[in-house]
Amino acid sequence: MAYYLGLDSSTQSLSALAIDVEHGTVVLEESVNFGRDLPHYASPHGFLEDPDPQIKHANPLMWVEALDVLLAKLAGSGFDLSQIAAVSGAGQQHGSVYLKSGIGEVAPLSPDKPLVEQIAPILSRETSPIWMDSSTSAVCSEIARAVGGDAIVTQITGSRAIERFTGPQIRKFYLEEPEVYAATQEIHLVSSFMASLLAGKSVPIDLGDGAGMNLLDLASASFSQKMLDATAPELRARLKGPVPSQEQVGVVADYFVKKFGFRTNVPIYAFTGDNPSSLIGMGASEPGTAVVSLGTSDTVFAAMRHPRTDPQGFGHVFGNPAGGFMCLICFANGSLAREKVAEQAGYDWQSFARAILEETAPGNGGNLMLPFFVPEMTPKVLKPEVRRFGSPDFVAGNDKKALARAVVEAQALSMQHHSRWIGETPTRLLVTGGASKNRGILQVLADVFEAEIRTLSVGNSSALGGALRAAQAALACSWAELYERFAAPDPDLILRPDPRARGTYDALRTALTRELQKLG
Ligand code: XUL
Repeated sequence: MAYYLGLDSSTQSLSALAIDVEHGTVVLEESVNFGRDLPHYASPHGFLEDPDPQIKHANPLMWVEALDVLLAKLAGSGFDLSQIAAVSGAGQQHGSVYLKSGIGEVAPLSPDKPLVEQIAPILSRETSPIWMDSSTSAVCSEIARAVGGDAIVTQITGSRAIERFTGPQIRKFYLEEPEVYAATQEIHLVSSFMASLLAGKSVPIDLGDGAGMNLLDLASASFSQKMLDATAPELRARLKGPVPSQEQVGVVADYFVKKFGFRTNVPIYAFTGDNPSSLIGMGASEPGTAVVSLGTSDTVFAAMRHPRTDPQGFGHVFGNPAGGFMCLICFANGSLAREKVAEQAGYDWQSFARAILEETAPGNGGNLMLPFFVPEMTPKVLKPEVRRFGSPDFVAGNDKKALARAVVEAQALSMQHHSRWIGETPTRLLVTGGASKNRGILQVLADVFEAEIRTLSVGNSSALGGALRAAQAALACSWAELYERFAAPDPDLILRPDPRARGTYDALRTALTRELQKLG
């Protein structure tokens, strides 16, 4: 048997998914939840508490330990890891890990000691800023000024200088802790860090995820000296890569062979960002299909027909792991906002869906919410802010049913508003992520976008993307062949816009646009 393994190191969990290409089946899905399974890292939602809501860091050792725990869980469940023929994977984008020396450089990883014990001494920085961090606004302005303005940063990197992107985070670190920066030999993305652990040596960043650093020159697929100079001194020497996403970067290290029973010389293909990986997992690497991913963050993304950038500065261009580019717009108030509303209303997900589908109507009787429970990047809202407009009961926060619909309608309308720059009106949306099984949320998306909604049976499209990328690289087969077997839509979950909802969103859309424009 030859199975292909995909790993996904996301904000709240590390997941594994393996496929059997010959039979077109998913043979394994397992995950470690950081909050539940690794409570000693005090990160119930995948990051450390900080009194400043703009600061969001995680302990990278939590990701290291999760890898050991996940593989032990797989081996312990009787899954034979010697069947794995190739591996690839993905990580939450933009987050960075800082090392004093390369992985396995001082000594090869020893199977006699846990990974954490061997990685802890080589971390130069104890915490990793993650994509939810929005504390670098001043640094972003500085970087943009240094290279000649936002338009130039966007022209080179595909995005203007963005708070959560790795370059601004590195500059802030360099300015605040110059000695620690000087003692840092390597800086990794979460994706290249996880691949490096598995390879037992430091491996390069890929072009897909690397594009989320504000450091890559997209036209030449290499780091831009101009951006590097504006970010921190001698930064190039601290970065590995970039390499094309389909490149083999190593083989599974002896540590994992001896400890968990992998066979020797299993190729590892470059890990990428979770969104580029989902583009593959959703079978959407050809232009024409837009994907909505409903996770900790919500994202809207699509392969690009022609490279273009967002004049408003919220959208991004990343590398498409199948070649070319993809666009992406990210909303920090995704499941965190939905969970907050559900919690405040005392709803479980079923009653949440019922409130939307049966107890309220499209347009929500004019009730509108701005749902910024955490700082938002699209639009830029640095201080959490929730505002309600409409009936007195709703504004007072007492109309539970309307609150459930309001958060989802605001999210869908904001997605639509902020994806206009892509220049295509999708007639079909593929929806993935934890909330993609919730019919209430799906129906609102269908009605707002006036588009057919499809979901896939596999929940974790990013881990599936990793498995598909490993298979495609190892077997040199076509994407179409793999998509046919693994990315077929779930026939039981296709939703169409309700004709009665037609036009009902015009007023809310105008009101929301007005409020969003006031914000930036
Ligand atoms: C994308 C982004 C998020 C993270 C979530 O730009 O910041 O979607 O990748 O893991």
